[in-house]
Amino acid sequence: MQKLFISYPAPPNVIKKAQGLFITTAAEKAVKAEEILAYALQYDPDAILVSHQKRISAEIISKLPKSVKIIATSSVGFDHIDIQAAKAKGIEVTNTPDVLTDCTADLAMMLLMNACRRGREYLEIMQEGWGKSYSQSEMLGLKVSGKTLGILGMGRIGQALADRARGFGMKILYTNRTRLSPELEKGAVYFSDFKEMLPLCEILSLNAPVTDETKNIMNDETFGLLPQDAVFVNAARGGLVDESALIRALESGRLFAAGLDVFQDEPNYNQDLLKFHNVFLTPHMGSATRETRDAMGFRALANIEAVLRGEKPQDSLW
Ligand code: 8YV
Repeated sequence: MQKLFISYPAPPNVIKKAQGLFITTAAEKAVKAEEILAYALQYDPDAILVSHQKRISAEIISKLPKSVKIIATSSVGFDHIDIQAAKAKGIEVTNTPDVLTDCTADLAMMLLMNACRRGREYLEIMQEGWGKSYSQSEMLGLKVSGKTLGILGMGRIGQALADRARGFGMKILYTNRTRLSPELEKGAVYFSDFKEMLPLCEILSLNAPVTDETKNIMNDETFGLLPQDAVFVNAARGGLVDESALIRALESGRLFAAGLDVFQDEPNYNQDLLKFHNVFLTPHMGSATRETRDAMGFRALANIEAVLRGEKPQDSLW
């Protein structure tokens, strides 16, 4: 039997399945990238399963033993792994697309709804004892139905968010590296220039990976291009946003509200964001449902099985 190291506390169903397939060692708590290396050097695993929290750098990869044939990440994003270094060393890298699309889009919708409808402030009022009743002109949110939603990144998750927003009668605008086919576009309006789309976005949602091109794509200039009282949603990656610029956009009152699941520095996020009661925050939980975390683990195991059988895995990132 081949050997697998699971480097984070995976769901019990995933560990059970892995144990039936491989000689499995599963970390009980998330381990640091250096500890993954130390483990690998001691036990020579054939495969390593990681989550997105650890940066698997070129240096770590260069030191991995020859036994390692695949690094499978239980995430769709793979900005934490140096793919080129892995490729150079002949180590396959795989991710888990598709299975987390619905839940991540659901969470983006939850952020959007809570930002527009002041979810955090209403909860705070209830927690404080609901000391007074509110007049018809107080504590008003923004109507969600019928709004214009701009989406940066119309991949699987962006499209799933658009489908949900259509249910709310929203008009969809989007920017993407390439324009979608009319069947996938479903009436959404394509902008090749992100900056041209921004002034039209009553709500803006980021659903793109972070790359050299998209890093800090939200900055003072781009926040300034949004209309007054826009709502900003990010369930993709913190690296897409210059957080100081976001704070300035909140301070100046340009943004009505924001919904954030991801941050520049996780889990040590910038606590200045907390002081804005119109910011609804969640701790990077896009894929965090029982069903989806099992599905992600199973998909990663299927990729590992394929590689260890000598086949090309379904989700190869090479
Ligand atoms: C995380 C994600 O992987 O898939 C991604 O890219 O960011 C999430 O699904 C998840 O939170 C596990 O850490």
